Amino acid sequence: MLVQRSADILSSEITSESAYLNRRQLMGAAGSLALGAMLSSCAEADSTGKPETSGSSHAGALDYSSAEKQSQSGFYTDEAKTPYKDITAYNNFYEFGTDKSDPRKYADKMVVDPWSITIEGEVSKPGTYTLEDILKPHDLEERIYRLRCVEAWSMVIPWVGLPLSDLIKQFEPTSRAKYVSFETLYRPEEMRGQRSRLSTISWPYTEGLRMDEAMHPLSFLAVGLYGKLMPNQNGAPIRLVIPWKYGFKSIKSIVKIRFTEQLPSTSWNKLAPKEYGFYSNVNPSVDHPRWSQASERRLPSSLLNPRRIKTLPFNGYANQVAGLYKGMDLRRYF
Ligand SMILES: Nc1nc2c(c(=O)[nH]1)N[C@H]1C(S)=C(S)[C@@H](COP(=O)(O)O)O[C@H]1N2
Ligand SMILES: [Mo]
Repeated sequence: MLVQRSADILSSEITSESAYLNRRQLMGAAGSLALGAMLSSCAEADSTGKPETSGSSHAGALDYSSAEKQSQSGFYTDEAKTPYKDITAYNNFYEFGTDKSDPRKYADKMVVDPWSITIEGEVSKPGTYTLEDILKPHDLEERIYRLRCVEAWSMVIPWVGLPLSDLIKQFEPTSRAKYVSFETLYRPEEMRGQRSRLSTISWPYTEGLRMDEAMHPLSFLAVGLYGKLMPNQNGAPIRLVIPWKYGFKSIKSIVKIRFTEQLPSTSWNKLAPKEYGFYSNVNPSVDHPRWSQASERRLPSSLLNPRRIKTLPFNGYANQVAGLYKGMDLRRYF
């Protein structure tokens, strides 16, 4: 309890500093990253400290007629979007603690500017690049995806970012690259979950994909949501979003991308290999050893209004991605 209390004092002491950093980061990013109309139009709203929750002021900047055409691609869904306040208050980001409310409380301590990403392994252009340099050649776009956590809850989130394939092509992986792995920031001074003695994950958090999964048009790197820069608790400044896989594959706050010939080891698989496979495609017919995956709670959900819905194979993206797994036994490769 004493630990809990002193941590609370610490977090209140840093509030003003982190608020300053967030504003600086926001304005700096809107200017130097040229994040485009979608993000820069939101800089003002955000600097007041009042997040704009409806997303309506961004609707004008987006072309929803093309959204309709692209619904075949799975890039959009017309399901009701989960409100901003729920997306940013109910999080899994174990680097900041295991409670759903911990990331929002503590992730402000993470310094996200400056940020760089190391590219290594089977790739023609390895090196450490600033986030600005990495993003410069790309236009940002919006994707509205379902996110299905392995714990059987889900949200609908309007992300802003770029296709993962565009970033991968930029660094020219060699023909030996069969997999790509990702690593989250390791900075225990800023991430209280990484200092915790109770923590079971061996840091840094790592995830991975097969190359053809990574190159799939649905695979996305997000730098924002609801038209605003990514909140720290959602994985600022850049995180993966793989909508047909359980949420833990969508690794946050990425600092390293490595191309490999061998299947990379991944955090949850290492921790509990019987519960979390490498593939982790959303699959209602393969239960987690400790609970059913047949249905999910669509957030915001409550006891009175649980909003329980059926879980769909590949989280509803089977038309787009089932072909990646042709001939594979999905019970064995869960
Ligand atoms: N680095 C890191 N990335 C992570 C996690 C984490 O604990 N650490 N949790 C994962 C899990 S279990 C889920 S469901 C999603 C949650 O993303 P959200 O908080 O933006 O909804 O992030 C994933 N990415
Ligand atoms: Mo999750």
